[in-house]
Amino acid sequence: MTDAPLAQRTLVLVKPDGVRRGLAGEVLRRIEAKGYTLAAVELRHADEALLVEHYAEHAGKPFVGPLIAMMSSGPVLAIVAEGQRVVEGFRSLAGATDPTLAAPGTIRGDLARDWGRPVIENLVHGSDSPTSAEREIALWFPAL
Ligand code: RTP
Ligand code: MG
Repeated sequence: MTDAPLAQRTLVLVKPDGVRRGLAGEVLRRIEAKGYTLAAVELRHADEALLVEHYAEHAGKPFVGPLIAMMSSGPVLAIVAEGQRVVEGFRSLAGATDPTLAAPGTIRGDLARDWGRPVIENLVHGSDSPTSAEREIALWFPAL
C-alpha cells in the first residue's frame, strides 16, 4: 500500500523558554524523528499584535497578559510540520499543557518543569485542531 498524501499541517512554536534553554534543535529532532516533514522553519521575535491574534481564543482569560509577555520575551522558532494526523500527533509528542503532569517521553514531560512563574512555561505550542492550524499558519507564514 502506498502512503497517503501529506494530508495535514500544524504550527509548532518553540517558545522563548525553549529557545533560551537551547532546546529548539531537540524539538526539531523529535518532529523529524517521528517522520513528519518540515515545510517552514523561522526564528523570529513575535510582536504583540501577532500574539494577540494567535491567542484570540484565550482573549479575556486571566493568563493572557502574562502569556503574551512571556511569548514576546525573546525569539521563538516557528515551524510548519506536515504529515498524516500531524495536529494530533504533535500534541501527543508535546504532552500535557502542565509539564508537572506531562508523561515521560513527551517534550514537556522530559524537558520542562514548573518554574513558579505567573504563566505556565511549557516549551512548545502546537495547534489544537486542523482548523486552528490553518488559521495559525496563515498568521505566521502568510506566504505558505
Ligand atoms: P499550546 O496552545 O501552547 O500548544 O498549549 P495548550 O493548547 O496545551 O494550552 P492552552 O490552553 O492553549 O494555553 C496556551 C498556553 O498558555 C499558557 N497557560 N498558562 N494558568 C496558567 O498559567 C496558564 N494557562 C495556560 C501555557 O503556556 C499554554 O501552553
Ligand atoms: Mg492551545
